[in-house]
Amino acid sequence: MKPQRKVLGSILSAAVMLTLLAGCGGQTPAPAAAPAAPATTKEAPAPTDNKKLVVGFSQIGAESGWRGAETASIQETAKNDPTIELKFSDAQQKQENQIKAIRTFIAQKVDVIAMAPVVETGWEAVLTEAKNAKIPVILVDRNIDKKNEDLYTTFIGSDFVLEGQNAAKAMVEHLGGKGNIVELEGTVGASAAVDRKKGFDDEIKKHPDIKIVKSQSGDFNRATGKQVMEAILKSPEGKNIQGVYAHNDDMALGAIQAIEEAGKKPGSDIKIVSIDGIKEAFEAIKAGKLNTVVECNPLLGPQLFQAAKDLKAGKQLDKWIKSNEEVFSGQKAIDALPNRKY
Ligand code: GZL
Repeated sequence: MKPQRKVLGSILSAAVMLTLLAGCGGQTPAPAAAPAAPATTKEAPAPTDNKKLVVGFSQIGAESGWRGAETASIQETAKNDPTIELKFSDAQQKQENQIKAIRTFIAQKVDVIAMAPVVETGWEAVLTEAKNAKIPVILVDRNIDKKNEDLYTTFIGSDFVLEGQNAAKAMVEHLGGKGNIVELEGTVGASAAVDRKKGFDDEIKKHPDIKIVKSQSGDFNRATGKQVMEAILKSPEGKNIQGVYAHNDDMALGAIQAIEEAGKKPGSDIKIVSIDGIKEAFEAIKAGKLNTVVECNPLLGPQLFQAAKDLKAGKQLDKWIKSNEEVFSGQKAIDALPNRKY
């Protein structure tokens, strides 16, 4: 056999051998083209930074149904959002506990501090420490003294003066323009109490035949509201009362108990107007024991964490992120009851 033929023959035999080997292993050799890209290659984007946004929240306590609904909204929103880590502290109504919690959040270097300030004053030192630590502060549901507004980024909450005005307009209507009123005030020094009083009292002043004969704090609490109302009903003023304005539903529900125990009919002998909009207040309207409730939205969790994310994304926030609210009486309240969320 000529040498060229020999070489050709060996090449052909090698090719045949190679083909046979491939057939056995069931593995067809990868085509000459680029190898298949493995699951991750150095060109893939680096894994995203999965550091959570850490928010320290100082809650006032658990003084009312409204407060409980706000806590639930904040905790559930955080629990359902994998990008958020919530550090939650309950101050049990004490400002010193809120100040301690804020100092702890600063030491822990949280990304954002949020709080519902129990009263308007006494925050300058601790919020200055937060500012110096470059940790932004978001106020939720209650505000602090205007002179310190440079110490927080935004306030997420209601217009309490408007709530008080709306409560007064409802009371004037229920009384037909004349009568004596008892005012059950919220926590002394709390922005919600200060502004709900201002809104209500200023509106009532437009009606000279309506008088606020007694105004006292029930601390936004049902038991305290009942005790205060019991004492007022036993006082000289208590003999001639046509209306009760409560800064929140829990105190109104306490007052309703006291009025019934005194042998009078709440909702008819004595008209009752309150603020918050918890389900029990709607049920009291349906039972004819309460006349108007002015809504104050406690479901602030989604707005809080959206604001925190916007802050960390470098967005500019409004100084006041307002909640939108309605006023409920009579059939409107009864129709709304099945859909109430808190
Ligand atoms: C309002 C909130 C008030 C509620 C009360 O934003 O601060 O505190 O009206 C609660 O029920 O105790």
